[in-house]
Amino acid sequence: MPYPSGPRAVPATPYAFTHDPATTALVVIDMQRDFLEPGGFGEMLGNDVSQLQRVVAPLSATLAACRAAGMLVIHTREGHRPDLSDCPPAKLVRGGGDTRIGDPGPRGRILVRGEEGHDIVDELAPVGDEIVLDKPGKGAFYATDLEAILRNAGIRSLVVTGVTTEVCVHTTVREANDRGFECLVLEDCCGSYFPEFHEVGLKMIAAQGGIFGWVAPSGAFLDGLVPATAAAGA
Ligand code: C5J
Repeated sequence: MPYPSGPRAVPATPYAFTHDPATTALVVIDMQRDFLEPGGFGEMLGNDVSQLQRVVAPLSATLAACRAAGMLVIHTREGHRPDLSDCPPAKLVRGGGDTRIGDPGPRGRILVRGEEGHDIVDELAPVGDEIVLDKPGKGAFYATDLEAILRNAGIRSLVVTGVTTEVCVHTTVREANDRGFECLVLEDCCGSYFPEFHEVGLKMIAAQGGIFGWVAPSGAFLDGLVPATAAAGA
């Protein structure tokens, strides 16, 4: 049974984020094995994947609460068609290293749809009819039907989570902001391979009176989402 709807004010930076769970979607960005797990693309590029793994536990709790609240849940995955026809050559060669999108890796072809590494980590696996949105770019609105899905569902606010803070999370929040959606970014449910980019990325979102959106810890969001009686197990 979903929790009752109605406006909630989440203590946030730079000021309270007001939303109604009935018109709010949880967006979980790119929590894929290729980015988070040893042997994936992220680690092959020399990144410390433990920086992203710390996101899994708080995000798992947030996901469970949003499901219980009956909120729309959208998972995204960055990746490409097996023939790479949707991967711009500029993206394919970026980095100049030996490892490229589409190359074989320990978890299948890197960032290719249908491969093990491309899929979402087990702890955060989509359930039921949750939307899984495959995106070829960094932003979740680019070359996808995300905007249509949100508008058709009457969504006005987004709670944004996932990886990486300064790349796909940031790009998506900027895209959403320009389309008139209000975004709350949960700081402990986002992560970067570079802690300093995570910190400054969050500051950039909330600066100048919330130029792209709001930032809060997941606890502040969950406190307002779950009625006291439900939280107490009553
Ligand atoms: C990156 C992402 N960092 N999901 N992807 O390439 O942020």
